[in-house]
Amino acid sequence: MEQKRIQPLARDAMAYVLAGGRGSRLKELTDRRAKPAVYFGGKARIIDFALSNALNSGIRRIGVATQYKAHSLIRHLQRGWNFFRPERNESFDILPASQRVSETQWYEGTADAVYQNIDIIEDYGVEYMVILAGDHIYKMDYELMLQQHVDSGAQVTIGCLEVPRMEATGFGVMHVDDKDQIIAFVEKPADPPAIPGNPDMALASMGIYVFHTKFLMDLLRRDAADPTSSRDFGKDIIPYIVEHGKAVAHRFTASCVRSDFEREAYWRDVGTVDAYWQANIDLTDITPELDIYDGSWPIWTFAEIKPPAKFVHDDENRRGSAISSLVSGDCIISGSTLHRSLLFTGVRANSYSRLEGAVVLPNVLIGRHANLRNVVIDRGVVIPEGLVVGEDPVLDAKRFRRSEGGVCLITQPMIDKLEL
Ligand code: ADQ
Ligand code: ADP
Repeated sequence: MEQKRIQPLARDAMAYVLAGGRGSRLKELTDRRAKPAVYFGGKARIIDFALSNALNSGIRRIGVATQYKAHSLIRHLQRGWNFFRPERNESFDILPASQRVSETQWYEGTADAVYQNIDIIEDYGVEYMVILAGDHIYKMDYELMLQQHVDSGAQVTIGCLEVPRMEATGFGVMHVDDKDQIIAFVEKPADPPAIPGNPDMALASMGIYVFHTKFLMDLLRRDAADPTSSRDFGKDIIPYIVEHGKAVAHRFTASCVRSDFEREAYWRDVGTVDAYWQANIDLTDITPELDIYDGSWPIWTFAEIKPPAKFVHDDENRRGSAISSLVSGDCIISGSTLHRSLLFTGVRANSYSRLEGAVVLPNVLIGRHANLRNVVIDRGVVIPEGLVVGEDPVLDAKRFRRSEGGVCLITQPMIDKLEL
């Protein structure tokens, strides 16, 4: 007979968030900040989703391994995530690569980013480790994954989802048996194997793993002693367990989050400018797939105390308005029109300007008569008067970073080079 659990497994778990990767396909957006620090959805940063999932799941110990261009990420974590209290058995550790175990300065791979902090982790004495990536947008209750891990007796439980087979080349791809035990795993295959009976789809790893802590620590020590290993979960650790032990798949579905509002399973990598733009603009839909207004699964973040957004008629009586748009605090929309756009904190849009399909990061100033369509504007950019983007693809591509999907990423150095 199954024993009744007295307290959630999450209270005996540590979430360990890997936040060191660059995310180079986001181009200039990650020139100076790591991908997990990139802004998303009007108020948050990408990493807030994994961290909020951990917190909402009941996890009270969190470690974040940082590496690439981590300054703005660390600043964000210190400002927004510093409410954990040691006297309540809570902890929040920011763990930059710091030559703690090995002589190499950086974390070599994702497994090394855990191994180098093995003493800190063991010190907390938690039973379970939940290894997460800090660069995906989704809501998920890790307690359910922990329960499956314990119930199945797996050595590792891997979050997975079905993706179109042709898109699976960037993932770990697996085959499972009828009990979801993983019987084959291949990291980033050039020709991804399909799900049996479903030739167009593949079962992909989300790069999130649950382990018993002791098992993981033993395995990491073993891996560190192997000179042929690249110290990576996807390349070394997971294939080893699949071959020699028991790895089980945890399927990501709408019921992976205890929410009254979740419509369907939503997970996005937002790894390219097009995917990033689309996922932000999707929030302007009447009923977006990702519900950020769902109070039962809040996305926590650092938010400055700022005055409300303001919409004004300018002195020539031009109406400042926003239709199908999200406008954050401290924005002033003066005689300017927004359509299907998302404005982060502190944006100023001046008279006669028009924005359509615009993702505008904090503290951007939009000059008069600017006409911008399908753009992502980096933080703090000053858009000059009369700038037109989205009408002449050839000119746009010369001036800005124009994506395959026709979205222009605009940064201040690009503006500084313009001859207007
Ligand atoms: P990738 O996403 O390509 O594949 P990786 O580049 O290793 O894997 O990044 C995983 C996470 O770790 C990211 O959040 C990244 O920021 C972070 N990271 C990368 N290198 C790091 C380092 N040295 N130190 C700290 N953090 C680091 C993985 C799996 C695949 C799976 C996909 C799902 O290997 O099997 O399908 O995730 O996205
Ligand atoms: P955020 O991600 O919080 O928006 P910023 O865009 O202001 O941060 O800056 C990202 C990172 O780049 C930070 O580490 C910041 O210190 C650094 N930075 C900002 N401006 C410059 C600059 N002109 N030259 C070099 N580094 C900069």
